[in-house]
Amino acid sequence: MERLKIAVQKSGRLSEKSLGLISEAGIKLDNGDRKLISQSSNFPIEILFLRDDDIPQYVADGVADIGIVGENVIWEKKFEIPIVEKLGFAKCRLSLAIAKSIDYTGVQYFNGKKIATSYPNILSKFLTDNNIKAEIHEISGSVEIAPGIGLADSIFDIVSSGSTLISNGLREVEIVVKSEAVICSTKKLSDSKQKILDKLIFRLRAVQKAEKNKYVVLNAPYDKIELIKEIIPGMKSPTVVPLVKEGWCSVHSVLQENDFWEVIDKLQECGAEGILVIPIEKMIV
Ligand code: PRT
Ligand code: ZN
Repeated sequence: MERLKIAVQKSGRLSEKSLGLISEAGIKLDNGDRKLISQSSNFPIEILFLRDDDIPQYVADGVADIGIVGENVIWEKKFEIPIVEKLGFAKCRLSLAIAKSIDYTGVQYFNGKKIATSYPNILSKFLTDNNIKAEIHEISGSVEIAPGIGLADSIFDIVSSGSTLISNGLREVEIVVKSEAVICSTKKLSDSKQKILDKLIFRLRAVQKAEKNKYVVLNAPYDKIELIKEIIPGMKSPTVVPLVKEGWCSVHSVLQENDFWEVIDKLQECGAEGILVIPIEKMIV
């Protein structure tokens, strides 16, 4: 049987989350140890463990059918491969940063400056788009120490919490792009591989949707049901179960994590009591 070949980062920031998603989708991989290739016994996929920088190339060449990688790597390598799903983890931004003591007045500051980065292509496009002539100094790691040791005036690097910049006396002054982990795909998949991919994405969405939602159970007076229905409409409509206590019922529904506290406040205003909020494992709508 044909197997969908999935390129995953061998070890690094994306590895655990990538394998976690696959496992939450109910896919078992043989041999927990990171070999170079691993197959699943209950789903037609094969995992190739690679350095993240190599993933776009493998996918573009069709050696891997799909890959899980940061968008930043795809952009930097300038591969025009389709992105089939955003995964919402490894979120970061690529930003320009300068010494915090410098008075920054705008992007023109970078004219004539020397910028250290591991992302010369993304930076070069930004500079051209903004009509700035700067010198790009490409280095492969520890970019944030470059200004401190006199190698460059400023840096262009990945930022997530910002604490690395702060501890190196730097300040983020321009966010150039935002990136997250995505599934990229080779241009033409066979019909059978496309079916496997569709099934995989269906499962991943169920897991991700579940993470964004909570199951809520509460007690409320019957005469408030209409109001409560408006607040927590759920997937179709809430389930209402009578309580032994007269005039009261239990309401079961689903609510979104985003507006969680706001919804809880409204429910309490409607007289809801004994509110339980429970995680959902999978959600298929
Ligand atoms: O060995 P391999 O080549 O496979 O891995 P790698 O070392 O090149 O990459 P890795 O594992 O560090 O990162 C993989 C991907 O994670 C990146 O391509 C990004 O898409 C994403 N990502 C998300 C990050 C960060 N957040 C991040 N914070 N990648 C790197 N960082 C580094 C950043 O370079 C800086 O040094 O963390 C530091 C900043 O972090 P904060 O939190 O202090 O701002
Ligand atoms: Zn890398």
